[in-house]
Amino acid sequence: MNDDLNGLIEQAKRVLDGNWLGKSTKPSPHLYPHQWNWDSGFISIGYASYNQKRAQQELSTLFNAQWKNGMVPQIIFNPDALGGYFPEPDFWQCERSPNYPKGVLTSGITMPPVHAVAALRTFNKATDKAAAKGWLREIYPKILESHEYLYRERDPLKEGLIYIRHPWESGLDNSPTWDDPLKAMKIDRDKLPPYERKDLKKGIPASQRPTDFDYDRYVFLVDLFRRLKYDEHAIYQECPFLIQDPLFNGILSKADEDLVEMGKVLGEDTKKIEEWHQQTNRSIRNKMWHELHGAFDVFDMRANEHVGTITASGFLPLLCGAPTQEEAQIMYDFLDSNSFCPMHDATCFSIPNYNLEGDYIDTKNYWRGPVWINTNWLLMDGLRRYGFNEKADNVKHDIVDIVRLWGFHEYFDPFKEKGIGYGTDNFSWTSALFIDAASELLESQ
Ligand code: 2M8
Repeated sequence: MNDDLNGLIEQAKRVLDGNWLGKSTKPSPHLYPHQWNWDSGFISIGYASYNQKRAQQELSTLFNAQWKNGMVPQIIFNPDALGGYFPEPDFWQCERSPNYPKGVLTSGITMPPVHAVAALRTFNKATDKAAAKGWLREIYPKILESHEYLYRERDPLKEGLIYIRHPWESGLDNSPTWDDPLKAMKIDRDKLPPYERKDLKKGIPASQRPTDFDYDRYVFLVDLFRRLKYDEHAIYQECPFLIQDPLFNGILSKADEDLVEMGKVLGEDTKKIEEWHQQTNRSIRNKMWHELHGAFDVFDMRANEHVGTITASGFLPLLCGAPTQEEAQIMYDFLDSNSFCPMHDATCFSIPNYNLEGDYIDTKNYWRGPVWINTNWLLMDGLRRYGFNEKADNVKHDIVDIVRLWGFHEYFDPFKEKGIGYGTDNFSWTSALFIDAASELLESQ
């Protein structure tokens, strides 16, 4: 078993080497040929256990593309790989914004802010603490600025809850949660700018990717942003998709906590960040708790109501300590039920991204049911925070086992009998977080 795991860790490192672009790592060889925001966070967590320099560089390269208003873009385009993805810089036209940074090519939206979590982990794993502290001093103010941007520009009601303005900002592009908000958008197909999907030309079945209906709305939103020159105030007035998401806010609040830790190492005043964390947790608890479902739910700011479609994202606030112990227990009972694959059930892997008994379950379609390693890695920490250690260990073992059995895929079928991973192969965050989980398992033996 140990030889097996050591061999697989070496294989995972080779996947990351293959996706290494010189200063950062692309998510996969063909489907995603550029640098992605939260992918880089997860990738640096993997590097942190064996290559401190790369872990630092991954995050530093990302933050070199930070916008002047503090936003960390969703994609930093690789100029040598243009032409293989949609949408690319010619479509985003971010130079229309006065906040667009010089010398880099980026998209005009952001993603869940995992970077403080990744940076603290990188620092904590460093053996040469003095050198790592030098890097921490450089990255800390940049991450702080990115949180300032979110609280300043994306929290109009000053609740400590950030809205996202595009499904791509959630990281969970075609989650069933977005179905209703996307259907409610009134768009005129004839007025959409012409576009060509590239994701369907990479050998992945269309049934495992978002639909054309989804893409039309993704494109409508990008077109709106560029017409409004990426002005956040104008976007807030006009954007039909404005969502407060428990995954995004749960990650932000956990990242606040980790930023405080980093600040303390550096002797900085962290009072403001502590207040953000407290307020975000309070508001997640007060505004996002869904009594009926027993989990946190997305709040649609346009419809002014909960969306009511619970996915595994609804459990993410375990990570930042938002729920009370009582709420956490209610969530746990739901999470460890047939809906999300209970422990000791030999037929499935935990934790599918969407309720296995839900109306829209599709276990091979992207964010509509498969198991994803990144969200599970975060949920593992959330479970541990509330003392659900056996379940956390079970999630860790499943992360390792699913990769051991089916390889370094992007996402996986939750049912063991299917025996299959989906999407692209040689996927970076699967490899990186496998390295992290498998190394911890080996150390604990
Ligand atoms: C997927 O999203 C991109 C757009 O950002 C796409 O479908 O083209 C998502 O899984 C997202 O979470 C991930 O960061 C990205 C790259 O791995 O791919």
